[in-house]
Amino acid sequence: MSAPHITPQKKRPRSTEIFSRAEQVLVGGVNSPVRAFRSVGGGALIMERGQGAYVYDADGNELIDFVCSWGAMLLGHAHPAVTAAISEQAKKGTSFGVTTELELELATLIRDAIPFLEKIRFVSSGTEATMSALRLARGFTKRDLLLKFEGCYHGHADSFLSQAGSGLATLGIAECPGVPDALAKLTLNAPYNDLAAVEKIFANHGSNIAAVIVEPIAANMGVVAPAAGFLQGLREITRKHGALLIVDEVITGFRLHNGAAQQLLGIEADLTTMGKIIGGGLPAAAYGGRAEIMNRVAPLGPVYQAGTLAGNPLAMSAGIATLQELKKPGLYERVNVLAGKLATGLKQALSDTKSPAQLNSYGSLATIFFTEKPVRNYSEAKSSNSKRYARYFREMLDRGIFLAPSQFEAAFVSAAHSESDINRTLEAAREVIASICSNDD
Ligand code: KE4
Repeated sequence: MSAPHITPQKKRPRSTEIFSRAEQVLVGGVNSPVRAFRSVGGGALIMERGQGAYVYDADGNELIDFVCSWGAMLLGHAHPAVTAAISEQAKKGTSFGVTTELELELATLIRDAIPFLEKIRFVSSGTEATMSALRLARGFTKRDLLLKFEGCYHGHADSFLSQAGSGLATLGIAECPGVPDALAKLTLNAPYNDLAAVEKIFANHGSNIAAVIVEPIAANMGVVAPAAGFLQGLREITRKHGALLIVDEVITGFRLHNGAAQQLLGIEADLTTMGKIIGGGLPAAAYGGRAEIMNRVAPLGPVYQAGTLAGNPLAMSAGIATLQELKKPGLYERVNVLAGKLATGLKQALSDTKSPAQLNSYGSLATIFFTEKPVRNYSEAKSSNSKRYARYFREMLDRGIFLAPSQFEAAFVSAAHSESDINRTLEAAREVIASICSNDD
């Protein structure tokens, strides 16, 4: 994807210099493609530190952070309870490769919040969680096919990379080289929110579909909410055909309330994946579900999955401290009220300027699409004006507001954001939207 030519007003000499050295040794200067800011042009940031709702780049700019490490930092950066838990644990050692009580503690916190997760296995990334859940589903059903949705992203394991969202959408990679055809053929895609397409696929392949995997609120094509009945329809169709339903809550787990999005949406998956928030900013993720299914995983069953740092004591400590904070009364109400204020204010700014744009939001997730049509799936998301999004991103960054450096991601509101942060963001957005929507690009 060619980066749009955007000339940022603000120069960032230290970020530029450090990033150019990073490019000499790190592929593209990054350890995850979206951090290269290629789809928004203007060069990537080097971040130095974070505190609460703010991050500080290498040039000392204070930015209101709506990336939040792609949703992981729901409590904000350097939360005292989390940093204290990590430093306390670090003094006792960082990894033993043997079970610690911390793993039991975090698993119990998760299961108390989400009782249908009878058994849980920790891994170190969302990719490992979804990859393992798929292997388990294939092992449990003795079937091979996977059905996913265009524009959803479930990490970078081979089976999930066709028509995927997030970084692949950002870079315009529809089919990823390196995935053997024989494996790629086992992944089927349907448009998000299109139950008729799912019915058709099951009519043709139902007896060989091991699982359907879905983001309950899509956030990797930008934010797209499930249509009424869509998720319930997936639940019925998978049950009817003996396929497992995997709900990927790596983003939504503990995002919308103290538990899984499924509990708000009235569905219960066979397997659920989680990550980001449950690790409190350290590498921890998990998959879980009914004991009948999970007990097929080694050492109880033959489905193999393992990991040197799985259940890592530091990550568990950060996750425990995070989930304990998230249980505090009023926290989610405050986040959701602030997020609602942001969404309402952005919608107002777009309608005041008569800009052809959609503001898709759900709880503390939001994305602006510069298109006059509603965005309900990936092809509609891709039809939006991503060059205009790039200008929006750049202009907001120059005003101290750090949004996702890609159209196909979400903005995240955290518990650290304040009313004045939201007001400042809306003030900047009104100015930027008015200016970029008055030019043709
Ligand atoms: P990780 O392997 O990146 O921890 O998790 C993969 C994953 C799985 N499922 C969902 C719904 C996800 O959103 C993700 C990862 N999210 C992206 C951002 N949308 C991570 C950011 C990146 O790739 O750098």
